Amino acid sequence: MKRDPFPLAGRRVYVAGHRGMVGSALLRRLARESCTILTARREALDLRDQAAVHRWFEAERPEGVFLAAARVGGIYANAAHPAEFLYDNLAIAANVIEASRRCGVEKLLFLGSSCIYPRLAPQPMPESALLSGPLEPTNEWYAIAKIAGLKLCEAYRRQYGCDFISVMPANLYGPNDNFDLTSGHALAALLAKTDAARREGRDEVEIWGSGRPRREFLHVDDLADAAVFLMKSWSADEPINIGAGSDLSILDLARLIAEIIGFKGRFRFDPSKPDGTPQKLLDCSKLSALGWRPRIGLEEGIRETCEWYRTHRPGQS
Ligand code: GFB
Repeated sequence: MKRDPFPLAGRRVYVAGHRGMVGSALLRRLARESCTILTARREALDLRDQAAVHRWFEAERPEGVFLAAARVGGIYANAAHPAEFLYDNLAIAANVIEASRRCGVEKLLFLGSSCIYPRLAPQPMPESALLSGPLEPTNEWYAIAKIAGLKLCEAYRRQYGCDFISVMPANLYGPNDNFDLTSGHALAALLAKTDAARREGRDEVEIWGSGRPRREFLHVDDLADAAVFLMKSWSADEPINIGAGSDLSILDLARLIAEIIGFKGRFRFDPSKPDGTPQKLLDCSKLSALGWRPRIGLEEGIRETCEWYRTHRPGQS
């Protein structure tokens, strides 16, 4: 079905999850679009509460929605809280998507994740790899909720004609990431650990697992730019990947972080922690063909994130 472009200027645009890493990057990027940005704090609107979500949509009447709200976490948090990762993410997606339909939202963009693809998908992973094999067990709960979300968008397009789209980003990092050593993702946790080791004069940093898994890291400001680009100009039933174009091993990531931070000690591996998927590299040829490219290189992005972390970590004013 051919869809019209969706210019953001003058529109009422709701960013669900505006205090998270992705939502806050969207707010920074949308500041350049002369739209009216709508947000709701978690204390005022629980997105798992269907009636509350419907009331909020009826009162605020958004025309565009970025669905960036989710319960997220790294490999350990996913495996430790399967029920919350499945239930919360299913409820958030179902409530926001259904309220958007009922209130006549013209365009909605749903944020998924590269973990929706099978554990042993061909690399780089094209969008067509979806549901072609078993998922990675350490994050299958989150992945199943994200697959349900993208399928809701597809079903609502088919049955109701809604212009709802889905994007699948690579592993993200940047300002407002979760730097907690237990619940965070690899890049933020390794950055926090390495910075602490340097500050405290310790000569060892722990890497979970073998250090061999490969991941693709995309700066969240690049993701926000791609999401706004796609919201304005792209529409299709199937999801679209957003990546950085290359991956590296977790050990090489740890070495790069150490170099940036100035940590000269050694790494110790903890084999009791899971490796997860051996590799996650997205095939972004669909997005490249539309003319979008990431701008922030990994080294530059980690330097900037490190500066952000040093001024924002607990205990800093
Ligand atoms: O980023 P991460 O937690 O998640 O872990 P996934 C990536 C890799 O880094 C794994 C290793 O092999 C970890 O064992 N790693 C090494 C560490 N040291 C650390 C550390 O200190 N902390 C963490 N967290 N990892 C996530 C999914 O998978 O990907 C989410 O769990 C989401 O659902 C996200 O989809 C994009 O990349 O394995």
